[in-house]
Amino acid sequence: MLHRREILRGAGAALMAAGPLSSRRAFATADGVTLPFGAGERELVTYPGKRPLIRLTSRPPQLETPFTVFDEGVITANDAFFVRYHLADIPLSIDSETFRLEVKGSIERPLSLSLAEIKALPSVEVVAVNQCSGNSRGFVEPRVAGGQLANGAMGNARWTGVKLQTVLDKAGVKKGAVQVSFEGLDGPVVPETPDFAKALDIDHARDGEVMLAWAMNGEDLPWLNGYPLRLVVPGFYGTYWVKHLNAITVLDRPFDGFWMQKAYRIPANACACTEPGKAPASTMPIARFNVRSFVTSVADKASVKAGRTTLRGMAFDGGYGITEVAVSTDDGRTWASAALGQDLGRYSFRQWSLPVHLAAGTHAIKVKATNRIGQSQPLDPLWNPPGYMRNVVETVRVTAA
Ligand SMILES: Nc1nc2c(c(=O)[nH]1)N[C@H]1C(S)=C(S)[C@@H](COP(=O)(O)O)O[C@H]1N2
Ligand SMILES: [Mo]
Repeated sequence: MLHRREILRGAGAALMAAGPLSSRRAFATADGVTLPFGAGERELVTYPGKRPLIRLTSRPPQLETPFTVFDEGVITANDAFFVRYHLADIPLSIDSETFRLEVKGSIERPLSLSLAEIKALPSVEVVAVNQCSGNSRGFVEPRVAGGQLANGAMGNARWTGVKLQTVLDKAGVKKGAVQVSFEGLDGPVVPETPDFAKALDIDHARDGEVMLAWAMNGEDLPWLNGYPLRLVVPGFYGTYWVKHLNAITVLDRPFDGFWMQKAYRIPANACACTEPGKAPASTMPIARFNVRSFVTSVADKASVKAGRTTLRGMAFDGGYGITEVAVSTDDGRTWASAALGQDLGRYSFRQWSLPVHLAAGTHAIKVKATNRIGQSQPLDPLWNPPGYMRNVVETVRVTAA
C-alpha cells in the first residue's frame, strides 16, 4: 500500500529560520513594502506554494496579499492567497492516506472518514470570498491592537468539496443538537493557550452551503490555506473557515470555547460599532461580511495619463449579491454607475468597470457598492475595539498629467 506523506516542502526549515533568533533575511526576497499607515514597513517573503507575500508575522506564518493581485482577475490565485493562523504549532507533515476526519458528539453514528471517502461523497462547488475579520485594521483610527493589516487579508476562490449537511446526515444528528464545533490539526505551543476551535448554529451547519472543501481553484488546497480539508462558510468571516479540519463535534448546548465566547466578538448593535475608545455594552459573535468595494486598476497616489481611461475594481458582500457600484472621480460630489462584470455567484467578488475622463490635475476617486437588500458602505469609517469589519467607502487619490 502506498503511503503518501505530504510535506510542506522546506517549510520546517523556513519556519524555524524565520524565527527571531536566526536570519530573517534568508527567506525574504530583497524587496519589502511600506503599507500606508504607521509602522507599515513589511518584508516580502516566499513560503512553499506561495509567491512573495507581505509578512505580518513569522510564528505562526501570517501573510497578506499585495493589493495589485486583485487587479489580475476576479479569482485570487492560490499562490497569492493570504494566510492567517493563530497558533504557532501548525502541521508540517500530513499523511493523506492516514488522515481522518472525526465526526462525533450528539450523533447516531460516529464517523472517521478518510480523504478518499470524503471525496467519494457527492461534491459541490462555490465561488466565495474568504476575508479576515481584521482585514484593513491598520487603517483604523484611533489605532487598535491586533494584526496591522492593509486591505489584502481577503481572497476569492472556487472551492470544491462536500456539503457539511451531507456528512452530518451520514452521521445522523440527534434531536436537541444546537451547534456544531470544528477543530483543525494546528495547536498551541503552550497548554495554557486555548486550541483554535469555532462553532456554527446547527441550522447554519445544515443549510447546504457550508462546505468541507478539499480543492481551491481546481487544485489541492495550498498547505498554508488548510490542506487537506477546510471549512468554507460562504459570506461569513474567515475565522469560521477552519483549516486542516480534522474534528467535527455536534453539541447539545452552545459551544463554550475561547474563540467563540471571548474572541471574534463585535458590538451587538446594527452598526457593529461604538464611539471611538468606548467598549460596547454587549457583544455577539462576528458573522456575515458587510458590503465592500475597491478600485484595483489604479493605486492610491498613482500618476496616470490625463484623458480617457477605464477604472476597474471589485465589490462583494455577505451573500445577498452586489446590485450597484457607484464611482465618483470628484471626491464624492457626483457619482456614476459602473458596469458589473460576470456574475460568479452571490458570494464571489463582482468586478466593476467605468470609463471616465480624467483632466490634468488631482482626483479623489471613490467607490461605493450596494447589495440586493440595500446595504451599502459608510462615507466615514465606523469604529469598534477589535478593529473588525472595516468597510468605509475607499478613496484613491491620483494625479493625471
Ligand atoms: N486551523 C485553523 N484554521 C483557521 C485559523 C487558524 O488559526 N487555525 N484561522 C482562521 C482565520 S481567523 C482566518 S481569517 C482564515 C484565513 O484563511 P487562510 O489562511 O486560508 O487565508 O482561516 C481561519 N481558519
Ligand atoms: Mo481572521
